[in-house]
Amino acid sequence: MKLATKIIIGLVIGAIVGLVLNLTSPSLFDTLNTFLFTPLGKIFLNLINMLVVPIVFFSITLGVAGLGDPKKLGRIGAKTIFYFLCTTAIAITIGLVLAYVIQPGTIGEYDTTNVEYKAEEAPSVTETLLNIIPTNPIQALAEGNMLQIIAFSIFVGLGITMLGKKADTLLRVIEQGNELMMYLVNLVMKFAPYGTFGLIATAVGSQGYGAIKAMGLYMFVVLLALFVHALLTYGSTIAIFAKQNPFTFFKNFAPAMGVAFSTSSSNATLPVSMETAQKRLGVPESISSFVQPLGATINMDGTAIMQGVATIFIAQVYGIELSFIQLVTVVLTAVLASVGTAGVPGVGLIMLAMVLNSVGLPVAGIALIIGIDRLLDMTRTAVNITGDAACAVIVAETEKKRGTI
Ligand code: DAS
Repeated sequence: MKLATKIIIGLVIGAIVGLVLNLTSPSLFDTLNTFLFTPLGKIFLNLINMLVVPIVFFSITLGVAGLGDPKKLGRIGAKTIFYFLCTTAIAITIGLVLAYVIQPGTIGEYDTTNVEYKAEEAPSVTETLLNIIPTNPIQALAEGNMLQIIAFSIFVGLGITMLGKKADTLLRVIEQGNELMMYLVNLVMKFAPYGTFGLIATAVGSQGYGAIKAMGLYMFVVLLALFVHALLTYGSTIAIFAKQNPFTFFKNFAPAMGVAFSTSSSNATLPVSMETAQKRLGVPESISSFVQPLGATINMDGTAIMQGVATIFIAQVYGIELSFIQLVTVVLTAVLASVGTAGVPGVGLIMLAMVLNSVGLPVAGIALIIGIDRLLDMTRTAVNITGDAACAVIVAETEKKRGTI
């Protein structure tokens, strides 16, 4: 049986088990969660997180060295950033429009009297951009500072290219390191069906049916916007610019989407999403290893959608009318906010506080949606990495057309 099928079976059974236990026997859920679901999920998360930093370093260094031409890196980088910014702006606009049309915040009854939310400090965009160059690359690797690891890897890759024969041995070491990492990804993925089962059972079982029911309309709008964006934006750009069948793209990328859904972390999913893009979508390693790690950090369309819907939802609940200029501010802030934060669980809420602040909406409103955010985080993370893969496929196709790969 294919891995994708096994992962989906793990997800479905985990969701059913979590929901049934939540409805029938919360105490049994707590016991099973402590001794089975959480350990399974934790083991899987740790295994894939263990591979993230080495795989990003080896693959980007190898990818850049493989490009062989700094001008080509510049062209690929420009295409990548352009696609990321455009799709994120489209994503949040879809979220805003659907929330305006469906009005989730005006239909339900929400108690805002004693809600409060302590917003964590989100990194400022300028600070993040200035700090991209690591003063201590070993520290960046040790801390898993993705943007700094990407920058350092690009420099090392460019250096290897410019040194040519003098760096032959080093290049071979990095090639073998990358091979090793890809082998370990395959090994770890054998555990994926059990890990995704545990993660989903915990997430669904601990959410509680009550929370899902109360926020049903808000969740529906976010999920609808995620679906529309993935199908229309990624589907159309894949069909137009990569001349590929979008449905084949989604089917082949399904295993990575399943891992993203269960882990709620673009970073943790990176080893799998890169391996899937290279092996099942035919994206050359030099493109995949540059576009996807960068995307996992700065490209979060799914998150932007949640922010668009949540902003309108909170404005509606508090009876605040946003002007057109404020809506444009929301779009720009959400696009910029996504640059500085790595793809880890719950980062979308931290960035949402930034977006709400930008238009003077009460940050306390986040307390209304935090209860079901874990379930939405799973879905928007799957969309986040799918956008990265769509970009990698399109960049690869346009480079193939130029005859440069
Ligand atoms: N969990 C984040 C990610 O890994 C997305 C989010 O929090 O919105 O992409």
